[in-house]
Amino acid sequence: MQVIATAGHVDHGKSALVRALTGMEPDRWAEERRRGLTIDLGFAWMALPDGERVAFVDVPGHERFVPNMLAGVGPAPAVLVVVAADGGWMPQSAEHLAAIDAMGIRHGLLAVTRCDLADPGPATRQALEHLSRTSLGAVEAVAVSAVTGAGLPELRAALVRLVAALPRPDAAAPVRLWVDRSFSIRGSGTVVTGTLPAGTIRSGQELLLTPSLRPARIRGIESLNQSAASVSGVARVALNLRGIPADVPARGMALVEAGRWTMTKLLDVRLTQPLPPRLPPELTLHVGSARTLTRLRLLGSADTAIARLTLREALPLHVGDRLLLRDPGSAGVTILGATVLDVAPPALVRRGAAAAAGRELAAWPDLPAPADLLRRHGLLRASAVTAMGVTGSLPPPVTASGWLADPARWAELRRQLGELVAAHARRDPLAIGLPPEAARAALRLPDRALVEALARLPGPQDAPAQLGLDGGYLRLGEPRKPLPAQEPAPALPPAALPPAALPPAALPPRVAAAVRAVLADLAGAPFMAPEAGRLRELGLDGRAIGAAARAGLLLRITEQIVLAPGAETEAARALAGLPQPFTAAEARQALGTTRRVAIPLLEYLDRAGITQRLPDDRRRVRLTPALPTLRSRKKSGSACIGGLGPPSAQTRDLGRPYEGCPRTHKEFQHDRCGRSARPRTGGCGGGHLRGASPRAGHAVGRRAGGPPDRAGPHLRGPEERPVQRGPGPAHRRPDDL
Ligand SMILES: Nc1nc2c(ncn2[C@@H]2O[C@H](COP(=O)(O)OP(=O)(O)O)[C@@H](O)[C@H]2O)c(=O)[nH]1
Ligand SMILES: [Mg+2]
Repeated sequence: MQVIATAGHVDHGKSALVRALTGMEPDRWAEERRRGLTIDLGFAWMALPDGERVAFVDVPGHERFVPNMLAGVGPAPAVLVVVAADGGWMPQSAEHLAAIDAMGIRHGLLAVTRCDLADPGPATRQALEHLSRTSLGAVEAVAVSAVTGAGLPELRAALVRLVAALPRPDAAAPVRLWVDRSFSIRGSGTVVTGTLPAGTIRSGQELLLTPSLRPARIRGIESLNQSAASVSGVARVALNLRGIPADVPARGMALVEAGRWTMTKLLDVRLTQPLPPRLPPELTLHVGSARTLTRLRLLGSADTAIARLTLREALPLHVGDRLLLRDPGSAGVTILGATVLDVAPPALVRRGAAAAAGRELAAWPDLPAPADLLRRHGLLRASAVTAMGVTGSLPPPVTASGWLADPARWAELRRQLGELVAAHARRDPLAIGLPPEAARAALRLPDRALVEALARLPGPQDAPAQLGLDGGYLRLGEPRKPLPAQEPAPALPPAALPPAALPPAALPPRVAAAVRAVLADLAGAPFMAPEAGRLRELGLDGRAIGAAARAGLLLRITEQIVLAPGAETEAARALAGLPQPFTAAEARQALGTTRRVAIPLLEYLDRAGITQRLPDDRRRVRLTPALPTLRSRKKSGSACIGGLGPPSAQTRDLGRPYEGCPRTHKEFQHDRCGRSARPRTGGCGGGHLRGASPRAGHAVGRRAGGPPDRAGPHLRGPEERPVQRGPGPAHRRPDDL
C-alpha cells in the first residue's frame, strides 16, 4: 500500500478528484458536505490497475486550515498536487508547495483538474515551472475532469508509475504513528488512525502514547476497513487501543515503540532555506501530525543555517527527521524546512560555544553517523544512540553497561584520570588511593563504570606508572620500566641505598627511612617481625605500613606484623626442610621466631597455598621455592618483587618494583617431582604418571586435599595452577591492579 496526500488551492477540485478516483466520499463531516468545503482531513482508497492499493489523504485547501493540511501531508511519502485549469496558480497552491518543499517530499504528480472548463495548457506549464524548483523536481502532469471523467485512466496509469518509483520502507524500522484522528466505537473503545510510514505494528503489541508515554496495547488493527493481525508501513491504519481512555488521544500525539525514539524539547537542526530577516520570537513547528511552538536560535552566522530549537512540548524525534517551521502570523509567507541533526544537544555554556557548535554541525551530513554524534557528545549510551535514530553500526561499548565513547575523548579522559590519581598521590602519599566516585565527580562522568573502564586501560606509552583499581581505590602502580641496571651491590645494607634508586612515586622520605630501618632489623632475623612499639617508634602507623606494603616494600602479614618482601619464600624453604607434616611449634622453631609471628605467618602461608593445614592442625608444605630459577630471573631483571626473592635481594630493590611478576607463584615448584629445584626424597613417583592418565588427571585435579604423602604437591595435575591469587597486593603485577 501507499499513501498519497492531496495538495492545492481551495475549490480547485481535490476532493472531487479523490471521489472520482475512489468512489468514496473524502469529506467526512456533514458541515463539509453542506458547505462544499473540506475542513479536516479526509480518507479514501482504491486499487490501482496493477493491483497495488493507494490510500488518499485529502487535505483542506483553505488558508485557515493549513495546520490540518500539514498534519495530513506530514507523514505521507508522496503528494498529488491539484491545480484547476480555469484557476491557475493561486496563493494556497504556492503555500502548499512551499510546505511540501520544506518537508522534503520528493515524489508527486500534478493533476490539472476542471479541464472541461478551460484549456489545461497554461495552468500545467505554470504549475510545472513552480514544482520544478522544489524537492518534487520534474513530475508527470495529467489533465483531468472529475465531471466528465476525462484523463482519469491516464491519471491511474501515472499513479501506477509514481507508486512503483516510491522507496520501499523498512518493515523493521522503529514505529511512530502520528495520530490524525481519534474516536471511540461502542463496544470496542478507543480508536486512533494515522499514516504508518515504516515499521510494523502487531496486534497485542504495546506502544507508548506521547507525550505522556502512557502504555497502549493494540487490541485490534484495521487497514482500509479490513482487520489485520499486523500491518507494515506504508499504510493507513486504525488501531483499537486498550488502556487509553477515549478522550485521551488527540491529533499530534504519536504511538511509538519503547526505547526507539527520543522525547525531546531541545534540538539542533539545519535549516533548508536561508532565514528570513525578521522572525517572530516563536515559530510553529510541524512534524507528522504534531505542531508546537518553538524558539529558534541561530548557532553561529546565518550562512551556516544551523539553529537550536527549544520546543514548548516534547516530541518523539530522530536525527534526520524533517520539520517544518512556520510564522503563524504571516500565512504562506514564511515556511522553512529543517533537518534534525541532534535530538539531545549539549548545553551551550562557554562563550563562543554556539558559534563552535554551528561550525561543527555545518560539516555534518543530514543523517549523522554514530561517529559524528560520539565526537560531539564524547560519551553516549548505546541505548541512547538507538533512541536517537542513528543508523549504522555502533562501535563496541567501553563498559558492560553499554557506554560508547569517542576514541579521542576516551584517550583524553584516560590521560586526565592518570593526572588526577597522580596529583592525589602527590598530595597524600600514604593514601590508599583515590575513590572512583571522587574521580567520577572530578571528570564529570555520568557513571562510575566509566572510571573503572578507564582505569583498566593501558594508558599512554610514556606514562610514568601504570594506573589501576586496587581494593576499590584508584592508584598508580609500579613504574612500567625497570630502572637502569646500576644497582647497589647485593651486600649493600638497605639504609645505604642511594636515593636515586627510589622510584618516581616513592614513599615520603620519612616512611622510606622507617621501612629501611625495619628491613635492616629483619636482615639478621627475617621472621622476628618488629614489635608494635618499634613500629610506633619508627612512625610506621597503619597508613604508612599499608602504603609500604602496596609499594611492595614490606610484606604485611597482619595489621601489625610486617616482614621483608619475600619472607614467605624463605619461610617455605625453611618449612620444606622439616619432616612433613609439622606442628606449629616445629615451624616456629625452624623459623626462629615467636608464636606472635609464627601463627599469623602460617595462616598467611595457608591462604597463599604455600602450606596446607591438615585436620590434625599440623601442616605440610604444598609448594617449595625454586631457587636457581629465582636467581636467574632476578638477574635478568624480571624477577618478581611480590615477595618471592630472598629478603636480601628485595632490600636492594627498595621501592623499585619489577616487571613481569606473575600472578601465580611460578617460582614455587612441585615438591619431590623431577622438576623441583631442590628435589627431596622420592622423585616424581606415580604422581605425574597418574596425572598423565585422563581419569587420574581429572580426579587429581579435584582432590588437592588428599593425604599429604600421596596427594601432595607432586600429585597435582601439571596444568593446575598452584595458587590462584597472591596473598596480597605485593604479588600483583602493576597491570593487575
Ligand atoms: N466542472 C468541473 N467541476 C469540478 C471539477 N472538479 C471539481 N469541480 C467542482 O469544483 C468545486 C470545488 O471542488 P472540490 O473538490 O470541493 O475542491 P477542493 O476544495 O479542492 O477539494 C466543486 O463544486 C466541484 O464540483 C471538474 O473537473 N470539472
Ligand atoms: Mg476539498
